[in-house]
Amino acid sequence: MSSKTFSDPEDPTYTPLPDAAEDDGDHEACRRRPIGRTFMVILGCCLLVLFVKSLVQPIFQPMFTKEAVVPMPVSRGPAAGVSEKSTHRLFSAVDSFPWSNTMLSWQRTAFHFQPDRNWMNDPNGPMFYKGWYHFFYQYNPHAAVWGDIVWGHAVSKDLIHWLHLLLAMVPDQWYDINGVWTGSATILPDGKIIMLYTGSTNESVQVQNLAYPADPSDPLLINWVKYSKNPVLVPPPGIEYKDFRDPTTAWYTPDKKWRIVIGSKLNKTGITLVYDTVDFKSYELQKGVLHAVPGTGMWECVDFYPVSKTGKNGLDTSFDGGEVKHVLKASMDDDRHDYYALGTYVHNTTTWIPDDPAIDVGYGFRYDYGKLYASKTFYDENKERRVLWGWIPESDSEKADVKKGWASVQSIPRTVVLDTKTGSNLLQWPVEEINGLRMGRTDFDNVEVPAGTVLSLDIGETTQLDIVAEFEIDEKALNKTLVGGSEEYSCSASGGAAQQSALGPFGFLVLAEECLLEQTAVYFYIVKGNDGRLKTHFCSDQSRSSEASDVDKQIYGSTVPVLKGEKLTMRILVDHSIVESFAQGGRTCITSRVYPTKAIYGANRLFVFNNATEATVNTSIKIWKLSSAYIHGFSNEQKM
Ligand code: DQQ
Repeated sequence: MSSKTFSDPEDPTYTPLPDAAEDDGDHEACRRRPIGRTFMVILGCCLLVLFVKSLVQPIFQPMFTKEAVVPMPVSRGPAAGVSEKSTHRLFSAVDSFPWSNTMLSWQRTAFHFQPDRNWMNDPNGPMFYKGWYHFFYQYNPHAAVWGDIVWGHAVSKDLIHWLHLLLAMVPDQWYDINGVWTGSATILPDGKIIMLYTGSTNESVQVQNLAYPADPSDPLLINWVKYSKNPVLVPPPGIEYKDFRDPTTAWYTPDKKWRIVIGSKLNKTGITLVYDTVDFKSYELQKGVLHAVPGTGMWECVDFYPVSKTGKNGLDTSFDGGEVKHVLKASMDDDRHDYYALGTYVHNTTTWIPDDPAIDVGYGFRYDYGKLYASKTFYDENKERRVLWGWIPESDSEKADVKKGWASVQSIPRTVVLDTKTGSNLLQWPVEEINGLRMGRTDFDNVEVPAGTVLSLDIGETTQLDIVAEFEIDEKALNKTLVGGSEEYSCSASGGAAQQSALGPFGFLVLAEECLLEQTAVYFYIVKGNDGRLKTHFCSDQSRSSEASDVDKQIYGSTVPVLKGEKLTMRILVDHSIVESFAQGGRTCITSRVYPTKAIYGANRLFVFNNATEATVNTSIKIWKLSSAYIHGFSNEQKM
């Protein structure tokens, strides 16, 4: 373990943070670097290579310049009754960056779940069964765009290393011929597995279907059988045929029935339809909708589960009694974000009442303020915890996805608990098994980062990292700072990491090119309100993450509660093109997809920065390099 402090302005690693408006690609940081003999030798070599290349150009021309002709499959979401799933509409053809295969290959992640190739979206039916974690997912076996949706299937002993199995379900019946869409698993008390999923029929009607394992004694659950009398549910009167999808895990009611909810909408009001069943084959539609929020549009992938007000463990979906709150989550088709709220579930009236109607589902908390959608939780009886999976889409162009041959990853599975300190939000945290990937650790203890500085953390390549840090801000500056000013600050509407105030921003620059030409900033920004109280924002700024123009460069973030006596803490998982960040133990989470063109392979660095105008911050940082997870096809030798 080593401990290094870089605070000397004469140190070549000490650089000011460039202002977004000033960056001319040749800023102070790089001009200050000694231009010595090494540089002249490299320059000489480059010129020689160019000269030789110009001589042999006619011979190598085809190899150097031939662009693979990539057919562009058309995204079929809207026509099929789900909205657009990828970003090809966002970037015009003229924006197109000349992505090389080397650049695209770097983007593939090392410890996030993804199939070998092609398109993936929502997590489906996660569960723990006979010693294995099962993960199913929406998958297009034919292309790197949404369409032809089947259920992919993988198993794991630890939620990190995965074995890909055969496709679990494909569209082979009239009631799912247009897609085997999202669904959930319920494990009955006798161990029987019930899988309910949405099928898009031959006429694109959304119906609910029942499936179960062909051989329940097979711990890998390789073969699945669809119930002969499917569909078990069709859209009820008054519900549009394309607005009826994504059944939840069922919970057991005091009436000795199983209850599920299904997302829908009535005009612009998002709703949850409730059904009771005893056998999962016939269902009774309940009178009340569990909840409805005007103006939120179609609710996809609804999730509903209890969290304990007192304990640290997760709870089974059927848990009843004791000190619980119920979480209602909906994935909003209109803005493609996952919103949750905490509230009280009343079985008899089939209602759920939000604790605070001002932050109801769709208006308040999001699981993640970056890219994470269509999430689903399950109760892991193995470790008595609730685990959340979320689909992390791409934010580059569809053209690039087709060229690289894959699109989307899944989040690192996260445990979810109620934040018993605030009582008003959830805490999400990477499952503890991720720590098994940690290799050598480097500590930077009590590093002083003066206002307006960027310090290089000299750990070599930084493509696969787990960073855990705490920050303390100079008390004197806190007290001195005048109230008011930028009380209305919001990460997304701000100038990002280059926007200065007395108290921030400060945090990390990850996946940064050494001259900071590319960098993704993850940081805190503190504002003192008119009442003198501090409000802390947690943001991720992608505006400088890539020199390419055909990638999304939004600034993400939200506020994060910091309680009296708490230090500011953050954890960042960096895995090639994905950066997952957690503030204050997971009160606020942000997932970014970033696509650098220069800060790749050995050429990325990590910096800590403080762009405040007044406050010095003190930070202690632990950094682990993470090894890659084993995520491969299953072979017979591995069979249990
Ligand atoms: N994805 C599925 C639907 C769901 C949507 C189709 C959410 O069942 O509503 O792939 O991304």
